[in-house]
Amino acid sequence: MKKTQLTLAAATLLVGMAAQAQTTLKIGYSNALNSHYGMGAVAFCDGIEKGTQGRYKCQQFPNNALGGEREMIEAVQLGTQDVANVSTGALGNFVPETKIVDIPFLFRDYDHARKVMDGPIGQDLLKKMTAKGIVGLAWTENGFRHITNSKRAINNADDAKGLKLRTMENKVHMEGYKTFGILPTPMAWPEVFTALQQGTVDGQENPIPVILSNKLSQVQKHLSLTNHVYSPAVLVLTPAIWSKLSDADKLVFQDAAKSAATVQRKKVNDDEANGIAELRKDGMQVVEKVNGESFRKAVAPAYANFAKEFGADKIAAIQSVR
Ligand code: EAX
Repeated sequence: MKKTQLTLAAATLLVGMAAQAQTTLKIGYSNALNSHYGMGAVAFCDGIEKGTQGRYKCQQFPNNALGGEREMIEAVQLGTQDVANVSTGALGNFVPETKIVDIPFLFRDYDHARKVMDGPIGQDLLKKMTAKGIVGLAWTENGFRHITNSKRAINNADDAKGLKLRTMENKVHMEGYKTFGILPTPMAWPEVFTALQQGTVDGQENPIPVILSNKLSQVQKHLSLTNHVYSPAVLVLTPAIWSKLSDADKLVFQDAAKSAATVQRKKVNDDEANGIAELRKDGMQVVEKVNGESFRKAVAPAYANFAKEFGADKIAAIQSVR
């Protein structure tokens, strides 16, 4: 074989090996690239690219490009999508145990929520996902949720009575919010902006970062800082990829997911610090001092059902984390 042929063969082999060694993961989420979800996703992808010397990279699919959160979780189970950064809204339909974290007024504040999710209780919930064909890498964050609507200011639970509010496809939310007297209308996120624009629903509830990132001020007049539930988010990976990773690469993926959580949580806090002024500037009327006690009192009777569903001891264990 002539020298040139050998060189050519060697070069082809090398290119082949390099090409084989590189895997591009599809990562999807429900908000913009510069939102808390997008920043978390980019931090995760930077982490795996660096940690695997470029053997794993990502292609970003922001703004529901790969579907709503339920569809993305299904796609991760099937392996047609590699990674998703999703709220727990639809997750409970796949991993029922996770619905406990969706109970209204369960978490006192961000410090409490993050301690629970990063501690034994939250880590145990991540492990519960494995049996359902979902690899939970780390809890990221959506944030504390607030009510927006086009009808009236909400100062207390009575003001919310009769409003037709879009909710996530989440039975715990729907049961809890019914005690506020609202008419819960479950709907996938990609349909919500149009539904608000057309008046199919009066309002919705989401954290400030979501309200900001999706420019809901264009279709919602009123924002009330109800803080009525903490909304975790989670980075989930398809088992099809996880099972092929070396132990070292598994650690890289987990560390990258943890750093994504740090970045995402900081963005949530930054959006909360600056977002209210921005939303006011965009024309929203904001009730900052909502009578939270009136909402807590309204939801209290539902806790008996939540205790039946999840165990009063499990609820108490979360409440007692300091
Ligand atoms: O970006 O469906 C929802 O309300 C979720 O909060 C979603 O993450 C919105």
